[in-house]
Amino acid sequence: MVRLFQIFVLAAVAAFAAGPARAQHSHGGHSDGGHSHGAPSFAAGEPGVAAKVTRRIEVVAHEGEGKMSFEPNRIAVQKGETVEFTLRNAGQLDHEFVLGSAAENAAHAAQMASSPQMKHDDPNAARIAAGQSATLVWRFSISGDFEFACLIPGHYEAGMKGAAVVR
Ligand SMILES: [Cu+2]
Repeated sequence: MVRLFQIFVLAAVAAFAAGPARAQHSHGGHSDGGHSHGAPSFAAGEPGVAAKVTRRIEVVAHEGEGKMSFEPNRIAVQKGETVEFTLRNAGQLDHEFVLGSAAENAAHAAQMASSPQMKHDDPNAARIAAGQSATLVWRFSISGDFEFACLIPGHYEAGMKGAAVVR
């Protein structure tokens, strides 16, 4: 009886935790069943146009011995710059590169943990298959401290994040 009660409480807590994360999710332009609340907006700027690229930055995803990381794990850009990221996956597992605020990424990581099949087709994210490369063009139109992260369950927690500082 006590055990049953504990399970009930856990389920209620889990349902509560999933609620706000889901709401924030559809707001970010996610495909989570087709609801949309107007044009997606992004914390870290806006999707970039290839013709306006002013800078190229290579970011490599690494893994091994229980640690996962991006190299470099900090980038500094000028407000207004359009960056073409070349994302290279040097590991044996698939990885992602998601640009956002630290709060968005943390909420998003929690959501991914409860629905691992979630697909990212957002312009602020790219998925990079093991051994492959991908590109992402982004205009840093807002100054602030942002984060790039891999939100595949377990990866964020294993250290797969970096700082994007826009001034
Ligand atoms: Cu990863």
